[in-house]
Amino acid sequence: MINNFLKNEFIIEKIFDEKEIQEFENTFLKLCKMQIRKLNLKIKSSKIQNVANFLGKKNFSALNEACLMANNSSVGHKLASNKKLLEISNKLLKSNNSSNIISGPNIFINFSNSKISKYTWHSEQIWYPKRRNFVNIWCPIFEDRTKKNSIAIKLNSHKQNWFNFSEYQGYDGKYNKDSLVQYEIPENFVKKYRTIIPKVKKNEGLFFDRKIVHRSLNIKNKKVLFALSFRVHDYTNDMTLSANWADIPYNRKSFGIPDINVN
Ligand SMILES: O=C(O)CCC(=O)C(=O)O
Ligand SMILES: [Fe+2]
Repeated sequence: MINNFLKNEFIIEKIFDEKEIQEFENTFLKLCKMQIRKLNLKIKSSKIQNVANFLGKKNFSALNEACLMANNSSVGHKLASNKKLLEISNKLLKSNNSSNIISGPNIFINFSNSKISKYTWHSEQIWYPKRRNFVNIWCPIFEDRTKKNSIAIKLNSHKQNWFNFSEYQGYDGKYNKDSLVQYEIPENFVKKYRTIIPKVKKNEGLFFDRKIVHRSLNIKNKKVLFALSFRVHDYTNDMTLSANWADIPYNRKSFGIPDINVN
């Protein structure tokens, strides 16, 4: 497993029981329906495809809030404390540390034909510049993502550090208030790397290196796709005393001291 990770910079492993994921899906669906009711709207269907499409169109921010609620629900926390998630991550991080820090779950929704909720090429290293030892885990929910519909990964891109990026809000070159903030590595910098789209099943996790360059897909069908992401951090040698995984340098807000004792 570790050898595969070192060679390919990612691995796919089964993590969750079907039941745990189903519980989470049901909770998310309920929270979306709660938002719809609060907005004085009505929908008959209880299919996540219809519910997410409807809520997303009527009030995108309310859908985003439902995601945050689901992340912080009891079943959300249960997923974050899954033993396999920690065990596999510990092996990859070469750390035997039960005090590792888990961030997530975070729900990613991918609407086809839409400029919202999608990331262009980036690496997690850019988002978490103070963090030196963590692994990113991406897990489909509601359905498998095995038909060239997971995420795009640049093979071998983990062999270099990625510190330079273009920062903007939008997607596809356009500003949009519902788009995500991008810390984008321009296409030009990654075109020499081969793109692959791994096959990941529901209940599995795609574990990948913090340096690997990846992006959301822009698929032209009518489906809404859902995934969870987690990050498992070993803070042992990070040059900060902050608990915040997104501790940011350059603005004098990072929590450092002279001669911090790390390797
Ligand atoms: O699911 C997506 O579209 C993007 C996922 C991603 O960037 C991540 O998990 O770090
Ligand atoms: Fe990412």
